[in-house]
Amino acid sequence: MSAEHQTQIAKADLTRIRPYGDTMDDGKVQLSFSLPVPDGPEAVEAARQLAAKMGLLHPTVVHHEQMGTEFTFVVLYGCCVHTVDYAHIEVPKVDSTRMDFYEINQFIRDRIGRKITVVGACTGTDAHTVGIDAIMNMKGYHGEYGLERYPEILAYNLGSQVENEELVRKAVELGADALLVSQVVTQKDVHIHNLSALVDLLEAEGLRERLVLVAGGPRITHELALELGYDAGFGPGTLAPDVASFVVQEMVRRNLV
Ligand code: B12
Repeated sequence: MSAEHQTQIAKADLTRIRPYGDTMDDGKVQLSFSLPVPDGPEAVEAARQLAAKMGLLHPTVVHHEQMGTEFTFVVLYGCCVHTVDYAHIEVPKVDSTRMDFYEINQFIRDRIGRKITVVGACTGTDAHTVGIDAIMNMKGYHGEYGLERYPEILAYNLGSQVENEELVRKAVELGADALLVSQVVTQKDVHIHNLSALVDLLEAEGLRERLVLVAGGPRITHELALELGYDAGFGPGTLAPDVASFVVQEMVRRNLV
């Protein structure tokens, strides 16, 4: 980054930020979409008019290409006139210190003094197992072992399409300290209904306070998880140590040892 660039960034008014492409505050954004019409001058003009209706100034189509016989893929540039107040944005974040594999196992030995039991599942009708597997599978994901590899964690991955009732039954049978719930499909807010139903069930059974309850998935934020009654929520890019660090620290914080 050039010295001039750094000075520009230092000068940015954080209460009014907007995108930039070439010079600070130029508002430049790139947008791509497909239109259900064949490629040609009319498709390009339609894309330009749509971008203008979205509020972009000076929309310019920089790439257009026929897809099959009936569709056009378009890339365009335009200028965004809006700004946001970055200085006052507050996003709830998971409150824990990230430890590595070795530190987490040592923390469990030192602070909990027994193996902990973690039960995970992708629940409801959701069949997307890759996310929960990434967190739990022995072989791990992105260079990090999954929870099954942790000597101090008894990890049970129940797989996909697990009903909430079945998850709760297993949690009781295994004496779970933490439940990890994966929700990938969000059509018609199915994840909200499903995640909320699990909290209701745990509360009805008097189990909620005895467990660390964690939700995860590509469209799960920590904020959403808190709203739904979970202790934490994890989104894209999560790795096993992120989750395990939170779980063990939360257990100690709530004296669930
Ligand atoms: C693979 C895949 C499938 C496979 C799943 C195979 C399997 N065994 O998992 C199959 C082909 C079965 C499938 C089916 C369907 N799929 Co699909 N699928 C995908 C795809 C391509 C990749 C998902 C994936 O594996 N990501 C990789 C993992 C590693 O990422 P992740 O899930 O985000 O997980 C990470 C984090 O989110 C987090 N995390 C996830 N879970 C948890 C849990 C906890 C506790 C924690 C802490 C963290 C955590 O950690 C993980 C690692 O970092 C996505 C599109 C995409 N590119 O994302 C669509 C996608 C998820 N599918 C989609 C849809 C619609 C479907 C179907 C409904 C299609 C249909 N009409 O039949 C069916 C649904 C079947 C069902 N009953 O659920 C949509 C969902 C749209 C939505 N918002 O609801 C997507 C986004 C595609 C799309 N753009 O439309 N799918």
